[in-house]
Order: sequence, then C-alpha cells, then structure tokens
Amino acid sequence: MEAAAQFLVESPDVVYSPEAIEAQYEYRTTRVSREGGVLKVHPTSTRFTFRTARQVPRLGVMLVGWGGNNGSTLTAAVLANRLRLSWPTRSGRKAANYYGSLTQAGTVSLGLDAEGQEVFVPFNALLPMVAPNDLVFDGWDISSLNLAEAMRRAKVLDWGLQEQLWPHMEGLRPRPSVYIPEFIAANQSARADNLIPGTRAQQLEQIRRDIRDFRSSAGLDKVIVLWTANTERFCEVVPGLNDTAENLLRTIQLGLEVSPSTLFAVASILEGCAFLNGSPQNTLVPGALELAWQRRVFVGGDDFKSGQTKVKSVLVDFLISSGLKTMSIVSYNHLGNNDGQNLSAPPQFRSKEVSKSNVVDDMVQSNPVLYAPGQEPDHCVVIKYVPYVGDSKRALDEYTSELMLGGTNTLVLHNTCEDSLLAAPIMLDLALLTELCQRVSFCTDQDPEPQTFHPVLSLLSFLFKAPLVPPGSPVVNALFRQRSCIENILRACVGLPPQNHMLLEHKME
Ligand code: NAI
Ligand code: DG6
Repeated sequence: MEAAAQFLVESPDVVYSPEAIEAQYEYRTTRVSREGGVLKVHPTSTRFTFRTARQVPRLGVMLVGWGGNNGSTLTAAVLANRLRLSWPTRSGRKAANYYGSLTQAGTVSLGLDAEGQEVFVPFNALLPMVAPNDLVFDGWDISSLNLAEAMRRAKVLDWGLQEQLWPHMEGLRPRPSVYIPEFIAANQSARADNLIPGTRAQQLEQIRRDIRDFRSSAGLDKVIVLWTANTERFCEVVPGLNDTAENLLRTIQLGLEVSPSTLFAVASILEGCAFLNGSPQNTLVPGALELAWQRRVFVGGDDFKSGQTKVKSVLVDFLISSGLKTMSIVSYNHLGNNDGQNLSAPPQFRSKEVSKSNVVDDMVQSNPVLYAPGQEPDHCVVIKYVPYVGDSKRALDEYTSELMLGGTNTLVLHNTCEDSLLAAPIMLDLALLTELCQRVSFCTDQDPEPQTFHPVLSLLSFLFKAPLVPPGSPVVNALFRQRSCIENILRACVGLPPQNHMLLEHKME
C-alpha cells in the first residue's frame, strides 16, 4: 500500500509544532426559532481552537470474540498487509490490501490545483494516525482455538493465504472469557471451553488484569477494547440494577444480572480504555454510559454497519431526499457462519432486528412534505441460517416508493459477499479513529478551558448500524452525512473549511 501523501496547510490560522497541530477554526452554523408561525434562522459563528497531538502511540487492540470470523479475519488482514503477502487464486494472484477501510482506502479532496482540477489524498493523510500494520492484537474468546485454527474454522480466506499466515497465527491464543449461557444462543454451548471462573466481581477483576498485562507485556501506550463476540439478547434496564454507574458496579459486586458485554465495557472503562460495541445488544446500559462519562473514557456503538444496512442508509437517503416516498422496505438475508447460527435463536435475532430496522428514521423524519407526523414505511427484516453458504452472506432487499400521479417504483437488490471481509476494515477504522479522537482537544473563545469530545463518540456513526449519541443529540444514519461529519471535523483540526462541493470557481464566466 502507498504511503500517505504529506501536505501542509499554509495559513496564519494553523501552527505546526513538533508536538501538535493547532488550528483556529470558525464554526459557522445556524440556530432556528419558531416565532408566530415563522421560522427565523439566525446564522451563528463560534471560534474554535483545535489541538491534535502529533505523536502516534503504540496501540493495542483487544478483541472480545477474537477467535470468531471477524476477529480472526481482522488479525489475518493486518498480518497479511504487514508481511506484504500475495497468494495464487483461480482468478490470478491477489495481494493484501485494506479495501473497505475509510481511513486506508478512502480519499478526501484538498481543493483545486492551478488547472482547476481536484487534488485528492488518502483519508489517513488528513491527520497523524496509527498505521494499521503497527497494531498489536490480543483478546478473549470462550472458544480456546488458537487464531490459526480459528481462521481455518471461519473459512473466509483463500487457502494459499491461510497457509502462509498459519505460522504467524498459531501462537496467538485468546484469553479465557466470561460465558453466561442465557445471553447467547444455546447452540453456542459446544464452543465454550475457555472460561474465566469465579464470581462476576472476580471475572471483572480478571478482565482488568488481562488489559493491564497486555499493556505492559506488549509495551503499549494505549489499549482499545472492541466487542466482536456473539450477539447477545437485550438486557433489561432496571432502576437500581444498571441505571446508574453506582448501581451497575454494585450489581457486579453482588453477582446480580449483568451481560458479559457490559462486564467487558465496565472493565475497559475502569482501565481507562475506550470500549466499542460491534454487536447490536444494549451493552452500554445507562450505568455504563454514566461510568464512561465520569471517567472521561470514549465509548462507541452499536453494531458494525457493513453491508445491507450501509446500502440502505444510502439508498433510502437518495430516495427520500429526491422526493420519492418510500413506503415499504423488505430486507432478507441468509448466511451460514457462526453469527448466523447464533442469530437463529429468537432473542438474539430480536437484537439484530431492532438495530437493522431503525436505520431510516432520520431520513423519514427529515421530510415532512412526504410523511405525516408518525407515518413511516413498512420495514421488515428476515435473517435465516443456511450453513452451506458459510460466511458468504446473501442479502436481498426490496424498496417500494410512491412516484407522482399514483406511480410506483420497486427496486430490488441482491448482494453477496464475505461478511467478515466487510466487517474487518470497519473494525480497523473504529480503532484508528477512536485513537485519533483521544489526541484531539479544543476550546472556544467563550470557553477557553480545553476539552475533548463527548465520551459517547458519535463521530463514529458512519461505522455503526445504531449509532450511540450523547443525550439530546440527533441520531444520523444517512451514510454520506455521517461521512461528511468525520471528514469535516478532521478538516477543522487542520484549519480547512468544510467540504461544500459548491465548485463555484467553475460556475463563473
Ligand atoms: P462469530 O460467531 O464468528 O464470532 C464471535 C466469537 O465470539 C466466537 O468465536 C465466540 O466463541 C465468541 N464469543 C461468544 N461469547 C463470548 C464472550 N462472552 N466472550 C468472548 N468471546 C465470546 O461471529 P462474527 O461473524 O465474527 O461476528 C461477530 C459479531 O459481530 C456478531 O455479534 C455479529 O452480529 C456482529 N456483526 C458482524 C458483522 C459482519 O459483517 N460480519 C456486521 C455487524 C455486526
Ligand atoms: C445477518 O444479518 C447477520 C448479521 O450479523 C449481519 O451480517 C451483519 O449485521 C451485517 O449487517 P448489514 O445489514 O450491515 O449487512
């Protein structure tokens, strides 16, 4: 892969020192008020100073569910890139790359050159970011298979690649994990042979020790924890049990109900490590969110936005923003990997159904011309387990929209690809962007006290099906709005204006 292009912003508002990039930035937006049936719009302007530390840390990523399809595929992908591997396939020789990663394979436009043409650089050139090849992995799994055996079990990678990776992966062993059978499907019990014994409080302490052990034994500056284990059933939010940080910590001490994923979230937060949830269940219960807020630790979630949902968050945005009234969305998937087997149980399917179904709400609500208050399209999600197709998920979607004068438009999509090869680059972006956000601080003219982003890191929304946002903040699902948010905040950190795509230079005589 090509090295990131270098660029410098030449402006009195941007100062590069050996330690940091400091940028003065004018945030221009609007406030709207309703006065006697009239919407009054007030342009506003706030002066920010962004500071981004330039020193990139040695970063460790701990995957919960390391031996699963996503965990083993991400580990393999980074090793394959680091080792610059290539392998023969029936359609020719393939070489390792990071396709599907916004930071590694996406680009941004810096502006126009002397010929009036746009100049693009890789996304990761915008600010100093950890290079994926330098990531160090560790993690936990209830299954004891080493990572080489896990890669073989996953059946995602070509055989020629697996053979080359085998000696590099067989020494990687997931740490024992927390297994509470009622949270995942009963069909998973056979692989649960690598478990942390003891009470919930003892399990929490063991996870914390694991994080500290990894940090010191691998000589790391930072650790990020990412849940990529099985989808759990939702857990009930109960006052006194998990509604506040204090109650959640007491619940763990008393051994009352807490999900394994919440236990990992609490352990990460207590260790000061960002925690990201790649599955749909409500791991980050109010008590965990409050703990993150108290400790100023980043959390993000929920559920990687990889294939069908990503397309949905583009297509429905396109339809509704073009003025077409989408009235029915039917999404059918079948897959044959372990995720599919786990999701064949109703409580785990329900978690996924919820996260896959709420992804068009903001687009519908953005258009009161088309939709009356409370009106929304029918939206049906079906998932079936078909072992033979393995990780090669099939997703079939039908979108039906109303056209002018009583017409109807039905769009049908069929999408086939390896599910884990879509998820792995998203996991990579999550770790790299979260780490970058940990190095950004800012202040405003009104509030000169430096602060960091809110602990609920909504900037990651592009990568999640059901984005977690700070209380009161709008949830954005539309994919290109989400992408613009990341791009424009990173541009602000180097003193560049938001990308507006106006190209006015080319609209004048
Ligand atoms: P997988 O079933 O292959 O891997 C999950 C791993 O987690 C397994 O190795 C299992 O033994 C382990 N595990 C289960 N409970 C555990 C616990 N308490 N502690 C530690 N390990 C535990 O599933 P896959 O395909 O890797 O997906 C992982 C998660 O990511 C699933 O929840 C899935 O729904 C979610 N996801 C996957 C996407 C994709 O495109 N592949 C997209 C969106 C979400
Ligand atoms: C079947 O839907 C299994 C799921 O784990 C999905 O493959 C995964 O959530 C990806 O979903 P999507 O909608 O982003 O393709």
